[in-house]
Amino acid sequence: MCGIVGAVAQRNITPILLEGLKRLEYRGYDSCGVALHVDGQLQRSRSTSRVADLEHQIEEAHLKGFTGIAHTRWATHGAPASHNAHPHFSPSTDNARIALVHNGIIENHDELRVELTALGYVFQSQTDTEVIAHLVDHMYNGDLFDTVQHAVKRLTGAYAIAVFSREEPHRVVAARQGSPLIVGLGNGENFVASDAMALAGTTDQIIYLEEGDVVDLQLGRVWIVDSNGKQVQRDVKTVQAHTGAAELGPYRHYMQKEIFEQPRVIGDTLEGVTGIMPELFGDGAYNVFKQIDRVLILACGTSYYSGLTAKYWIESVAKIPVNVEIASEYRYRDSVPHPNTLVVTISQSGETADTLAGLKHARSLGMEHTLTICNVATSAMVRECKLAYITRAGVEVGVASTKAFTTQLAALFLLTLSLAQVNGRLTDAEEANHLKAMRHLPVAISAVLALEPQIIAWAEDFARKENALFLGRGMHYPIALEGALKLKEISYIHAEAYPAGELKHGPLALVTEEMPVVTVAPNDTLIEKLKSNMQEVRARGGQLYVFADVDSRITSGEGVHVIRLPEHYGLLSPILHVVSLQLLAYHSAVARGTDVDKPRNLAKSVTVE
Ligand code: HGA
Repeated sequence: MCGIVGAVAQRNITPILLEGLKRLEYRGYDSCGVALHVDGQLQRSRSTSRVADLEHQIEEAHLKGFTGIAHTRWATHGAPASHNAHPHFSPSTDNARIALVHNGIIENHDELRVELTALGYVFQSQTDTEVIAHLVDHMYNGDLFDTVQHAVKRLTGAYAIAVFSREEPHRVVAARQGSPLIVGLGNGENFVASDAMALAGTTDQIIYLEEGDVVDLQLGRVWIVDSNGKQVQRDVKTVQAHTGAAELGPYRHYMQKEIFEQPRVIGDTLEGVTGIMPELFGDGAYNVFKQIDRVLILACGTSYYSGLTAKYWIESVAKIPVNVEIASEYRYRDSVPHPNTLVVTISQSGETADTLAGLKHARSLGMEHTLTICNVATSAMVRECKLAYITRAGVEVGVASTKAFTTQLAALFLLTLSLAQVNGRLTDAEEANHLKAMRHLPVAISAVLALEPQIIAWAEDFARKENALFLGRGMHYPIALEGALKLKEISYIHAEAYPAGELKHGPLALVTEEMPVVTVAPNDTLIEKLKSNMQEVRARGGQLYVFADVDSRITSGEGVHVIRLPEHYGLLSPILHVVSLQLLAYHSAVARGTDVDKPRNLAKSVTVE
C-alpha cells in the first residue's frame, strides 16, 4: 500500500512521475502528490482525488522539474485529507528544505513527534510520516545520503522512503526496511519506485533493494549501502514489467473484465502442465515433498480462503494434514513448529506484509521448506521461498480479487495432486482424469459466466438489502466465505458466511423475511444435509438464493430462488461456484452505484501491517 516514485534526470520528470503514480494507484488511492525541485525551491502539488486530477493541477501550474518524488496514499495515520497527503515538507511549507514520501508505519512516531516539537518543528499533518521529514531536516548535515543513513537508525517500524533536499538539486536518497522498494537504472538518469511496473517504458534495468538498504541516486551514479553502512553491489535484473491493465473493452469495470478473463487465465496458468510432477514447483521439489509430513498455509483475505479450500483438497486427496493460518495472527502467536512442515504462502502481489512476516516467522522457528503460490514472478515472496508456482492471472486491477483467486485455486489443486503423487496416493488413471477435468475448466467456467443475466436479476434484490448470509458445506464453505467477502468489499452490504450446519448454533436468530441467504449447493455427498439446513431457513421466512448444480433436485418455489450451474464438477467445483458469487457481488455493487474497482478504504496490495 502506498506507492512511491522518484527520479533524478536531465529532463522534465513530471510525466514519468505521473505515469508511475497511475500504475501504482492500485496500492492506494486516498490521495496523491508530487514534489519537484524547481529553480532552487521545493514545489508540491497534492490532491485528495485521483491521479488524473493531480495531473490536471500540475498542468495548470506548469509544474516541471528534473528531480522529484511522488506518492499515492492509503492512509494509516491521519485521515485521507490534503494536509496528510505526501510528499511532506520540512521545516515548513513556506521554507521547505526536505521533501519526503513514505510507505509503511513508523511505530515510534509519538515519541519522535514530542522530541521534534520541543526542537521547534511545527507539524502540519497527523501522519507518522511527517516525523521522518522533520527528523531528516533536523539531522541534515549538507550530505543527504549520510543524513538519511543516520536518521533511519532512529526509526522503528516499517518504511520505504524517498527524500530529496533543496540544497542538493540532483540527488534523491531512498531507504527501505519492511516495505518494498526498487531502483531503476537509466542512461544518465535514475529512478526509485515501489515496484518495477511503475517504471515500465522508462527503464527495465531494475535493482531490488534489500532490507536495511539506503541508496543514493544521482544522475550518473547509484550507490547502495546496507544497514551497517557498508557499500554493497546488488544484482541488476532486466524486468519485463507489465505496463498495467489493458483496455476495458466491452466491460463496464475492470472487475467485470477480470471475472470474464477467468477461462483464459486459468488456461494460461495450466498451460504446459502435461503431467503431474513435483518439479512444477521448482527444482528440488521432489526431495522437499518427500521430507514433509504436514502443510502450513499462510495467507490473508481472499488468498486465505483459497488456502482453506486447499486444506479440504490436500487432506482428502494427498492425506497430509494441513493447517491454514491468517498470516497476521500466526506471526504473533505461540505455535508449535515442526521441521517437517511444508510452509505454503499465498499472495497475489507477493508483497503482502503480513504474509511475508509470517513466512519469516515460520523460518525463524526452523521451518525451511517454503513454497509460494504467487502471481508476480519478481516479487519478494517468490525471492524468499525455495519453491514457487507462478499463476498467470495477469495484472489484476480491480481491488476485489477474482481471477487471482481462481488461478490460485488451480495452482493449489496442482500442489494437491503433486503431494498425493509423492505420497503414493495418485494412480496414473486418477492423474489422467484430474488433468482432463483441469483442461476442461475454461469451458466449464464459460458456462457459468453465461448465467450473468439471471444473476443480474438477483442482484437487483440484493442491492436493496443491508445484510446477507452465505452458506456452504465442506470445501464450499471457504467459497461461501469468499462470496460474502466479495459482496461486502464492493457493495458495502454486510455479509457473513457460515458452514450450513452452524446456522442453528446462532446465526439462525438473524433470519427473517428481510434476510437473503445465499446457498452454495453443489450436488455432493452433503447435499441432503444442506437441504435440511435450507428448510431451517425457510421455516423462519428467510429468502433462499441457491446456486445449485444441474442435477441437484432443488426446485424454485416460494422464497426459494434457484440458479443452476451447468455441470457438477467434483473436486474442482469450488472454482466454478465462486464465479457465480463473484458475479452476484459485482452486479449488486453496480446496482448500488459504488466505485466497484476502487472500493472505499481499501487498496490492492497490502504492504503495511
Ligand atoms: N503511514 C503513512 C503511510 C501509509 C502507508 O504506507 N500505507 O500503505 C500514512 O498514513 O500516510
